[in-house]
Amino acid sequence: MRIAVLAGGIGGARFLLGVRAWARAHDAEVTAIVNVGDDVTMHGLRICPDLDSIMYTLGGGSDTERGWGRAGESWTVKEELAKYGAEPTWFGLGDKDIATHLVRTRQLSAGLPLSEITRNLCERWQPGITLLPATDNKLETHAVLAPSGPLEPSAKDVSGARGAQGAIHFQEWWIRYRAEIPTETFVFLGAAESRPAPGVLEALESADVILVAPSNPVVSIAPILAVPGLRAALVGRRVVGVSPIIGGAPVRGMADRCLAVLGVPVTAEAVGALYADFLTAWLVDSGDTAEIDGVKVVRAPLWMTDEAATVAMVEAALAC
Ligand code: FO1
Repeated sequence: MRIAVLAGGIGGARFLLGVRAWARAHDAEVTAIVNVGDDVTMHGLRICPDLDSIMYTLGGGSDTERGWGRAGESWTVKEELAKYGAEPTWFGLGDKDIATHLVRTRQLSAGLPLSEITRNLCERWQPGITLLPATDNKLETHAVLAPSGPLEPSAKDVSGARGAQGAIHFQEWWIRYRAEIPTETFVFLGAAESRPAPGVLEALESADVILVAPSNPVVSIAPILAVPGLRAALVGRRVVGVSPIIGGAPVRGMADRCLAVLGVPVTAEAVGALYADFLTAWLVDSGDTAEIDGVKVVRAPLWMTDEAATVAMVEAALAC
């Protein structure tokens, strides 16, 4: 049996632990198609937060408390950079994590595509599933700020320039401003010119079932779907999504702030409706309800308290 999973970072990684456990018990193969919209260049290093969160989590090297980066991390380089006044100082670059970015950046400079580099990095981490970036092209999520936003006049986004109305990289929006800045919308720079990474369409076409992880619908799943050809590859297939919203609130992170920017209600139903053109079924938590035309709604416990709970969620999704 083949399972393909559309996934973002922290929530996606936790969900994939359950998918992998189920797959191992049922001799199934898993391919994760991972968001690259969070990717960013910092201090000359190319960083892929969602690919790294999943790789470290499934490879057993992630800091499960923090949700991102490495366990047993130190921050010496970050402190040294700050002493030089090297901006951005607000981005948490861990010493161990930097090794991943150095290897990735060097291979990118040598001309290797991100999908091949991800395979190389996974040689070490052995995640037990196939990790594919949604695209090998540069695709970045930026937040377009409302004209009256309080951004300090001197601040510039991490790429060094502010757009006409003021746009900043998603990482700056998320980390530096904690989503507390008036924002008009999100844009996925490079998406229109991008194409699915090698193996992505094949993984979707050969999958017996496609799962949409309980990741942030606005900044994790939407940038995957923005890659031309990707969304169309889901229509008419067996696609089961898992709500990232339980009881009107995100399980983790700031999906509510992201949904608010787009004016989408923070409910399992409203998020499911975003995917209604391709969803076969939508899993909502036992305490929630949803009515989505043409989509089968199934209620199940969605708190990923441990791997067993997540496996039960996966069972429920695969039973749809
Ligand atoms: N998240 C934070 O809240 N603060 C950080 O300083 C931070 C640094 C960071 C470095 C590498 C990396 O792979 C992820 C990092 N994250 C940090 C998490 C990241 O911003 C988010 O996990 C995703 O991009 C949002 O899904």
